[in-house]
Amino acid sequence: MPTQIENVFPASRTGRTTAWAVTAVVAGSTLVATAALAPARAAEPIFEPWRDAADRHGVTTGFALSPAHLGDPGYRAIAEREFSLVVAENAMKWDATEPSRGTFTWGQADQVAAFAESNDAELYGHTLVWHSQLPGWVESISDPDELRTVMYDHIDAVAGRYADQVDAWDVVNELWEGDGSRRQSVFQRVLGDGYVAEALTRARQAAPGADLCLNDYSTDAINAKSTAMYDLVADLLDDGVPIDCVGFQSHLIVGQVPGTFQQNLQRFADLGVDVRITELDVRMDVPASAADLQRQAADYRAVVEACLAVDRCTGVTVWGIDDGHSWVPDVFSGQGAALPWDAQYQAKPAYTAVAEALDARPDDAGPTPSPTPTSGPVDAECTVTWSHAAWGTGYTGSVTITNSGAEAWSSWELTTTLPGGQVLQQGWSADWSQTGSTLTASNAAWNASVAPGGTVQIGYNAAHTGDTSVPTDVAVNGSPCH
Ligand code: 9MR
Repeated sequence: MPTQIENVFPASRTGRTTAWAVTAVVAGSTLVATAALAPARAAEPIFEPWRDAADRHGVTTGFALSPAHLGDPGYRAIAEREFSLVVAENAMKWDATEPSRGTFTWGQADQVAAFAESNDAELYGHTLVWHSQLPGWVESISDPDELRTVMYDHIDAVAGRYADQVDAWDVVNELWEGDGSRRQSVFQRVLGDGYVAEALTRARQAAPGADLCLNDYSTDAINAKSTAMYDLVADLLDDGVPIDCVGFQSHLIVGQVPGTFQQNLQRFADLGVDVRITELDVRMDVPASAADLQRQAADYRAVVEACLAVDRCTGVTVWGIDDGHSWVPDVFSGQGAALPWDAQYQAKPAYTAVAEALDARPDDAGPTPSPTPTSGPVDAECTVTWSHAAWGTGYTGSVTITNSGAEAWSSWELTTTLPGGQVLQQGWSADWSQTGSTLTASNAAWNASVAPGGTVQIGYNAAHTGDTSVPTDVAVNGSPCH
């Protein structure tokens, strides 16, 4: 069987594509080419994907997705590599899904759902009932029966459409004022306190399989607002109203992770609901100082560690990926740099801190402890699938190596010849080097061991001068692959 050469991107063994599975072949531009080089060229060390490390803890790593950015290879690569949960940053909100009464627009929301599915990620629904990004036609309703009907119709349509896909919904978002009183949204004013229970009950009918959450900001500490939420959740549970989870947005300021954060999560968990970190970012004055970036890393670490310490914390979601696509500078003048990757998709210290908190294994760790009965490299019997995307002078290759022999590998080294003009820039999930036209990728510590039938997925970025073909003669441990 010949080496498989594909110009499309294969699903990984888990059914998702990986960081380097950049799907778009983008017309050349310096900006795009630079962006695509991001995941492994970071100043910070590169770790196994967050999502894989998080899996070992039984938690998710999520991000807020704006589907328009998926055409950007740098953005997409990180989205695919790191996250096991996807939430629409804006696409499932009321103004996006039902801009006029009874007229639903699903384009962006469907793109988010499709991305989650193709990436084998959970889909988090945000949000059904919220005072913001609410069309004027809803805002202006003053008749309770009419507003209730409109709210129910909206829940039925949106939660119903994604009933088989959404794992959990923010059913009501931001229902509190800072002092713990009810926010005077149109729903509160016209329907009264009971609208929350009504919305939850309706959402249960529309999406019986989804967990149902209430979500808010500045509820991360034990304070008046979080205590109001706590009391409400306790009452809802007492009353038999469906409520499964509480979301803590965690839009934080650098150096200000509340000291009561974990204790706060725990008290909700002790009520019998899941807790979720739903919109994490940590903003600071910009330009960011090195000291603030380190403090931010400590903050990210603290949040992840708090979640891991609370049994019912299902995971941590960041509100975006990179500082070039963040809501913060639009709202807080002079502030930004709130996310784990910078605007060029370079990993920041916060990326590393999260990886370390998740106990992710570094790609460049030392020799692996001997994991299997084999004592060293054996002659490989291997199959290799080599896929790529190219644009301008940029090139991303993704390689799936399968141990198709009968013996386990305790280490492996892939060698091949790069087509003329291709120059390795960096790679990930292996130790990559180029000598002349010979490209070599040796195992990282955490993927050294490959059982018979097992696969390893690695990737790299290169520059090219026109020849964008993929290598054909590939060997592992000196043995030609098929
Ligand atoms: O990130 C979102 C931004 O693009 C929108 O303009 C904004 C409109 O309100 O909403 C932002 O997301 C918010 C989220 O939906 C709810 N919690 C606060 C988030 C940041 O404002």
